[in-house]
Amino acid sequence: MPQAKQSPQPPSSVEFTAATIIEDYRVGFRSRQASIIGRKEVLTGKAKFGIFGDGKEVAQLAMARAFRKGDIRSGYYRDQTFMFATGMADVEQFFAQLYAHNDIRFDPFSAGRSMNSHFGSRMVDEGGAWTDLADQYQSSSDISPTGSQMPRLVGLAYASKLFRELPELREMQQFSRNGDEIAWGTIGNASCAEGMFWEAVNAGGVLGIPMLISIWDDGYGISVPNEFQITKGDISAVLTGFQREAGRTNGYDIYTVKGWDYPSLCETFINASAVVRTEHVPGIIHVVDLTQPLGHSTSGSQERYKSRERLQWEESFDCLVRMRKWMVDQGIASPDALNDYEAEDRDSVRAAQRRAWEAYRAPIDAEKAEFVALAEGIAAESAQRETIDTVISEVSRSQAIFRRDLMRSALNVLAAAERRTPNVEALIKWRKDLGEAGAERIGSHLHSESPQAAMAVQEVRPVFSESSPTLNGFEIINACFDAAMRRYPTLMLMGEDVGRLGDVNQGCAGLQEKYGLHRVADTGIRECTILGQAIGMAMRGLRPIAEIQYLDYILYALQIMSDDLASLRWRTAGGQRAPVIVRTRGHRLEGIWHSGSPMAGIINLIRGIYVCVPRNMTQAAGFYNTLLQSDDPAVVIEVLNAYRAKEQRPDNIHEFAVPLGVPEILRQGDDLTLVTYGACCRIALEAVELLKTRGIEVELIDVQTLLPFDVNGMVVKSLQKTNRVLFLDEDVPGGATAYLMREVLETQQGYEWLDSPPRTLSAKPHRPAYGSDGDYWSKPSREDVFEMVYSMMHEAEPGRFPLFFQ
Ligand SMILES: Cc1ncc(C[n+]2csc(CCOP(=O)(O)OP(=O)(O)O)c2C)c(N)n1
Ligand SMILES: [Mg+2]
Repeated sequence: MPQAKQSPQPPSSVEFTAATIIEDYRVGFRSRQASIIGRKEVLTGKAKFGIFGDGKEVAQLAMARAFRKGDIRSGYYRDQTFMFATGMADVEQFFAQLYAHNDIRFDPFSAGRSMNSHFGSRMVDEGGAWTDLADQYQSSSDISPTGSQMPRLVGLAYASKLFRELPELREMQQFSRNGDEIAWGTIGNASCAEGMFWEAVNAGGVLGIPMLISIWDDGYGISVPNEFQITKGDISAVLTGFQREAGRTNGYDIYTVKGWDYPSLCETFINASAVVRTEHVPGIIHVVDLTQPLGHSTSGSQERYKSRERLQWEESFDCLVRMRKWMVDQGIASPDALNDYEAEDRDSVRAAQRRAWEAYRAPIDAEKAEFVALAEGIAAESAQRETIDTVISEVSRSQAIFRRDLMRSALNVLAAAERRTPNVEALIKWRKDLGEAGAERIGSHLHSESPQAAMAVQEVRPVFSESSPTLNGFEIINACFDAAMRRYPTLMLMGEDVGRLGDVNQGCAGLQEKYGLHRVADTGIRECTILGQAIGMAMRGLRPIAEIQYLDYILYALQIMSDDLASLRWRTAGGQRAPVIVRTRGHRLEGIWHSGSPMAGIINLIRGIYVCVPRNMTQAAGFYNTLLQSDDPAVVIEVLNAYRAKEQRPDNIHEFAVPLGVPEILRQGDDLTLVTYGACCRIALEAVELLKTRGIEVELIDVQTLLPFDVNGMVVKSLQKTNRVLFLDEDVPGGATAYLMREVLETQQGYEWLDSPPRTLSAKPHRPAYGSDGDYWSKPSREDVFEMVYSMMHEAEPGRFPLFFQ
């Protein structure tokens, strides 16, 4: 029996008959067959890697019984049985993903981009519109880093709370029915040793959200047993502090149940989910005694680390074996009948696997035939016939052919062909088309391709009049947020000190009083799950602006930004999105952990997310207005010391919109192009003034966004005039300035216009030291910029620009 510490009444709508139980068993059995065959497919070289849900089938059948339309899963790679049982996946799709079939019609989870058992449902249609989220079973898209499904889970569940409690969201029937939806987490026992598991569990308890976590406990994390993973070797034992005391505290209902005990599992999942759904009290179901008949994955064998006794125990406690026995004992099905079903199901899985393989092969085989025909034409007219024939016969013989092999062979043939005949031209074109199609097949959807793409948002210029007031920077941002909160009922501001205090720099001051505790919300100090919470909310149609208090602390959230948010749209080939706006502030305060500028780390890790680096609060406001119209995720890094600087507030603060990827020329000049962004704009401006006094006219360009970078090539146009360039920022040497240099010299072909070596000026390689002098000798200063620009001019014209300061 499950040891439910709370015992709610089961809903009467869940029906159990002999037929439904047999059908459950058959789903589990087919899932096991899929694992067994899948493993063979990998071991025979038809697929590259396999990880399967064998040994966890029965618990997932029970979970599926309690899962409702509108609910959403955030799980990991063991959940194929659950996916089959809910109909979110079928066996053919499962194999399509195993083979990496790059087509959403076959692998709807990831278009072959993720390894197998990384599931996800299509929540956004091909035109970029939301599907009917409240009326379908859903799975958020799985990722491999252990525990990384947990931060997102918090937000998926939190969205239900907002839908239930905020009258302004009532209309959103496509997304929620009164917040009745549960977010279902699944996680392996060993992954519970990850920090983000604890952060997410704590956040879920604090928030009081409908989140139900199932822990699949098979005693191991690959080879490492529970005693090395978890204190006391028992996750539910150490979770007891999270147990709620009914009527007295918040917290969780925690259940433990054996993974081979079908009736207890069904009872537990049904009862537990009823409380979570109706009362929004989170729950944890610790499913113990699970096994892993085929081992962890296709790499490695468990015989190397599991004792013979353990392996024997696993055999006899195999959940499907136990369920089968129970069915026979209860008279639900006879062994003969079950034998017949099993034979039928074995065949059906095999047939599905073959169909998936054929479907995967068909277009590639057609391309292979095209290639062979083209190559034969070239061979017939070439003196290198033998070499080309060898290439052809290699391709023809190969069984598990990939497009990669065709690309490789095509170049080999072209390398052997000595003349550019019509046949050779045809192969060149064929190879180019295959290359481009491959790039699209693998690379599409990094950013939004929908009509709401950030890059499609129309610029609206700021309007200033005589009555435009001059305000503190923070008041500008505050006015922007106030207008946006009024305009978008889905907009939620959240983060540390955002609510009551109105953020540490007052950008949100007064907004909680106006819009309520939920729409302007304080969170715990938990950057990773602030980000995850925002991802889950945004996946369910809400618009969070998630605040990370200081840029330096984005490192806590960076892994989730990188692994989950940045890759979400791409890894689902457009099937899911989370238009989160991450708001943070940085570059300039005090000391190591409040004035860092780790921009290269950020921009290199979060491709797929736009990065805006406004130099002042007006530009920041313009970016928020742009991003709120779009379905792309982005980070906006405000400049810390600009909150108290005076700026004129545009009259159209509620709607003026700054386009992404369009730099602004802050000063015109003919001598040298100085490229910078954010806080360095002010330093650069001061240096430019001093340089003017020595007769040097600098063209100062604020790039405004690092991702995307200068889409119209404004910098290279400036270079055509000045022929000299300096890149300036506060990152480490070779950090984001190296990125800027590569964009200008390589992407924009700026090297052609250079008369002087291109230079970078950045902070020191150490972290910024505390105090004014610490800062001065850590970060680039006005004097540094002056000296570097002046020296570059001196190198070009020593007579005109003598080194008066050296
Ligand atoms: C962050 C991270 N570290 C390490 C791994 C490699 N890895 C993959 S699965 C796994 C074990 C997970 O064990 P558990 O959570 O118990 O899940 P199980 O596979 O046993 O179901 C490890 C260490 C990973 N994927 N991600
Ligand atoms: Mg495990």
